Amino acid sequence: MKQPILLTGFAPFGGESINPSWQAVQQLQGWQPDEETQVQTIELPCVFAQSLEVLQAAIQQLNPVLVIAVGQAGGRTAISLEKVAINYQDARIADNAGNQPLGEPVFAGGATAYFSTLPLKAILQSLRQQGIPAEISYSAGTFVCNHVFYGLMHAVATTPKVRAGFVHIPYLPSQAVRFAGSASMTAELVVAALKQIILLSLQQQQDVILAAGTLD
Ligand code: PCA
Repeated sequence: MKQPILLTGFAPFGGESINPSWQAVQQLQGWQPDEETQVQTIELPCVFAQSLEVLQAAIQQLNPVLVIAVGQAGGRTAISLEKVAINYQDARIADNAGNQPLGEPVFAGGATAYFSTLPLKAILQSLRQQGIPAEISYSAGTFVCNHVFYGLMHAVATTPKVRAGFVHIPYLPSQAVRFAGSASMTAELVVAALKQIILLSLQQQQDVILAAGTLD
């Protein structure tokens, strides 16, 4: 039995008919980055609470060594390697079930924030070397993606061997054509990026030292 890597994408939301995260993630079902591990993919509903219930059930069932959740961030120009999950949700739009929490904690009494445990700087360096636009992001927003990211990091906080993190990706070109000047990335490039993110998360124990901060 290979050790599972859990890779999740999201259902479409906000009136879109596709979500690029699931379009890319599902292409990696069964992929074996090395001899010992194999990717298992699931699609999460874009619904507060329910998204985390589905994720937590998959973690319990699979007992993965690595968990990477992926979501759409329309308008972003690069693969966004999320650093911080916050214990706060404030939904600008309703989720797919009509929920719209306004200024509530993800978990009452939980830690204020969690950091990704993926080697983000090493990943950033490697993606750029491969010609894939990438950045480290210091906010995953306050919608369902941050909710899932926070719940994921909370779930694995007591099992330090399990690495976990969140990646936001731009629109697909087919979505971005509606907005003049909006950035996009092909599913092919996103899949190549996700493979690299998985490989480095398995191999790179220590992150590299590199300037990757922002001024604003
Ligand atoms: N993006 C949303 C939720 C689902 C998704 O793909 C977000 O950034 O919160």
